[in-house]
Amino acid sequence: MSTLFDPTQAGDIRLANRIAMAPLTRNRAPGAVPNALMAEYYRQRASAGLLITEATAISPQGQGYADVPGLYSTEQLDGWKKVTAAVHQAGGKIVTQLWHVGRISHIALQPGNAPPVAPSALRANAKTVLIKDGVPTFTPTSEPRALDVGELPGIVLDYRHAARYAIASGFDGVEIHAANGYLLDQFLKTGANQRQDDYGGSVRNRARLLLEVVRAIVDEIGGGRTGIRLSPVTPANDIVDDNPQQLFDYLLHHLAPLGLAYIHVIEGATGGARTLPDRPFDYASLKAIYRKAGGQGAWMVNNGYDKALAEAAVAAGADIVAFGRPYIANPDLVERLRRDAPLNPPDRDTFYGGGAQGYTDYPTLTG
Ligand code: 8OZ
Repeated sequence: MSTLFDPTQAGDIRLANRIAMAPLTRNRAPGAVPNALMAEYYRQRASAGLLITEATAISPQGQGYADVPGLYSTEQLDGWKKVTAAVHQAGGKIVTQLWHVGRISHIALQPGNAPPVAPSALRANAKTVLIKDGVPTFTPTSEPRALDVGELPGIVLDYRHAARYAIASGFDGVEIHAANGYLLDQFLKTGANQRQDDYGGSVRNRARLLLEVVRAIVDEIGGGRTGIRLSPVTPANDIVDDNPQQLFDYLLHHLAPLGLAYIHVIEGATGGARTLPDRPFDYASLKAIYRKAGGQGAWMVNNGYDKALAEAAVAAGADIVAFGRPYIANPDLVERLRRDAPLNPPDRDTFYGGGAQGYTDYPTLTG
């Protein structure tokens, strides 16, 4: 029987173990350009079977938080090269998470101080992070405007372009961020999508933009280098769907033939409860539908895992377990889990923004 510490395969990517570092927003890329400090942070964590970068904007419009990185300019491409080189030199594998925030943004962060874009002009009851005088400040998101249907092909192209740049930067692949109430999740779910055109209404129409994005990226870089992150029932960023089981069953059925490297599923409320009484969901059935439809990607689970829960998940057929918060304070998490060593507690005050403190200064077991 395989364990957490055995190698595995996610599409074209060979993983030394089944532990992934989940994407974690850390707001340490002033000017949206990845830097040497970030390269050091990821290098320190390279013993994970797979590193998934923090969410990374595919365009200036797709950005919604202070000092998060992007991947649309050549300067950003060159910045990411430092990160991928450091991780590869340390023997790790790394994909970048491609992100368009949709309505989870603020006019202060948008080109020309324009309103953020969304499927429908519905403001989220959510907050974003602005940095004022060096201090991260949680600020309500701005009122969005509804995207014109004629703008959608340009957004698909932005994803495709970012995927090309990801490979040019040396990444082993990309993860499409379709979770946590951002643009693609906004299109998927009834709580944010009231469109009356081909991109709203039926499940088929609400899944259309996401499937167009996935197909464009697969066409650009290959399915074996493409993963996707989904959060069927998370309330994060004020998102909800009337019938998530039906929606995600449809989606996984249509993702199955695309040859993706992995499917990354956040179970429950992102960073919170793994089960929600008012939002039940059958993840085993979702996976069964994917497999039955021919999907061969690795099945990656996430949310609130510890070693015991992770081992049970792998024994029950999960291929990879993604750890988020434990990775903030434990660069050598794989070794700590292997040895049942205690974990360093993370310092919440340095989660978002700042420098090396609370970022690259957490100790390993060996010092
Ligand atoms: C925490 C703070 C800012 C962004 C997500 C990209 O939830 C995020 C995020 C998380 O997916």
